[in-house]
Amino acid sequence: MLKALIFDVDGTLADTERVHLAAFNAAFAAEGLGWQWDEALYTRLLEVSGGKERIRHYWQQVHPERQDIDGTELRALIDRLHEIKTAYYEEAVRQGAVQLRPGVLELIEQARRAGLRLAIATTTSPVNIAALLRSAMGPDWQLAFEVIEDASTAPRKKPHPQVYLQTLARLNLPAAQALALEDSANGLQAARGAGLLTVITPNVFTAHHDFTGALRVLDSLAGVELDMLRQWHAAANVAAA
Ligand code: XBP
Ligand code: MG
Repeated sequence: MLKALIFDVDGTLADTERVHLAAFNAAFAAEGLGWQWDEALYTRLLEVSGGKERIRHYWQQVHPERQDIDGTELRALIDRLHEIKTAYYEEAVRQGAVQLRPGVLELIEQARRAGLRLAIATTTSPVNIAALLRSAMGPDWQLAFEVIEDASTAPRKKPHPQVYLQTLARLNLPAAQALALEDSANGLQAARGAGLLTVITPNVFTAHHDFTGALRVLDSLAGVELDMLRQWHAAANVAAA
């Protein structure tokens, strides 16, 4: 019995990563770092979930020699870079740089009318969720989502299942009564690690990922009716029983 949908944010609700990429580059320029990530590099860096973790991973690749004594200097610089990046991203989204992917809003509205519970499980920062959904759904967007787990509540990033385990715990539902919607291999592994059936809608940054174990891999949620999700979910649960 499907009782809840759990949405990933970046790449799933909206194709946000080009705007994240531009924001990272704007932050690097603002801080006078000669770093400029292109899409090919960013596609590889996206294998590291979390903007701060992604900057640290890149830094350790590019400047392994720059070891500060106890990591405080590096952590302070990464925190500052990420703060600036988030401000750039938030402003870009506020100016309308990102729209929800096709079918997303329709599915959210169908699910709400049908009394399903909705949640968000993401590794992005809370301000990014608010900026995106305020712009796409209006100021009372939060009423649609009973539970939101994000980088501020689940520090262990995908593919670790923490964000999904915490979402299920707060929904007080067994994984078998929910369905995750994701866009990436990290997201799929995190959701599967929490026992969730998962529908994947890839994008340009994740189309090459391995989606073995997904319930379905779809071009998008366009035309995806709630009853289709219910049927796929029920059939998979019977098969697994
Ligand atoms: C995608 C991520 C995030 C974003 C950047 O999150 O891994 O790190 O790329 O946002 P998800 P931050 O697919 O789980 O929604 O810089 O705020 O991390
Ligand atoms: Mg994602």
